[in-house]
Amino acid sequence: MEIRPLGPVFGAEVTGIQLAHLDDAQFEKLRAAWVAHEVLVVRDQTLDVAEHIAFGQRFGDLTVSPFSPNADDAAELIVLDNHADSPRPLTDIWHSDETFREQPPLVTILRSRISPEFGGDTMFASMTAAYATLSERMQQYLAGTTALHGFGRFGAMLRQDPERRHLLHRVENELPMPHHPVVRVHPETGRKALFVNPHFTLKIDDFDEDESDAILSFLYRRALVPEVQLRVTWQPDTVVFWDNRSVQHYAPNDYLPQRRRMERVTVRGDTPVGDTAERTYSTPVRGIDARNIGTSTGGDGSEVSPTRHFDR
Ligand SMILES: O=C(O)CCC(=O)C(=O)O
Repeated sequence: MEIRPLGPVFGAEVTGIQLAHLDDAQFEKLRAAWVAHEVLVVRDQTLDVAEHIAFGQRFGDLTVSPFSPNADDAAELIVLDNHADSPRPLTDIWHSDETFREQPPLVTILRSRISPEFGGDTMFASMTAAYATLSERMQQYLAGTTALHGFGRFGAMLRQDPERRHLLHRVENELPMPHHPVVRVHPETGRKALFVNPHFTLKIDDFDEDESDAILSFLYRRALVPEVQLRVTWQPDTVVFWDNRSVQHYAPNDYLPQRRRMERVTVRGDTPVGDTAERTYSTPVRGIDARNIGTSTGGDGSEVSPTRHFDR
């Protein structure tokens, strides 16, 4: 197995393996590389749907999306099949997957089946690196803050669909809106990452809406800095898997009416832990002035609750 960095900050391409046929030692090496590099790209993978699911299960339990189209015979497999006649894709917005869950996904494993001749890349932003670009004063200011997350475009999609509108109430009951730390501490590396995204984050708790909007739009712009980004071009049978605890992604909607078919497996994550505890950080961020390596300045860690109802 060879692991070659794709840039100075994050992302790596792995060669010399088939994901369907890894022994335990190979899987552990691959998993460690995924944590370190945040996004891994593996080309020419022959795995079938059952093997894709089995590979995901090596990371943990799989989730079933309440919104995205699932395969008829495998609920855990999301099928993103976009072409001239399909509804408009909803993934051309920066996000970490499913932060509307109390326990957002650990890893997403996306496999390309049909790739357009041009366009259809996926963009990634290292939110670890984005956090490291903030001044120390701003990092201190954000410590201990939390934000409310909702269903974003998926909620709007259900609300506007007369045949599926009734599902919204059920999903709202099953998935109450969570509050997540604005700065998330990675449980395996101790690195801090910005954990707000323009798809699902509604408001920073305890701030006025106007204040929250200003801070969020400032933080969202940090994912747009080219130095913290990576762009992956797909070929059929490319598999990319990313750490949702530390990266966001965006699928440019630039290829229609060409067809692009992707299959996705998503692994359950843990409850995000915020930047309020004293910690020692071990893993530097490649190529970025990693001011987040050191001891946390902490926050007050107080519990917060929503003061208003937000339309999710
Ligand atoms: O299709 C892609 O490249 C990314 C899909 C995506 O954003 C998602 O599944 O959350």
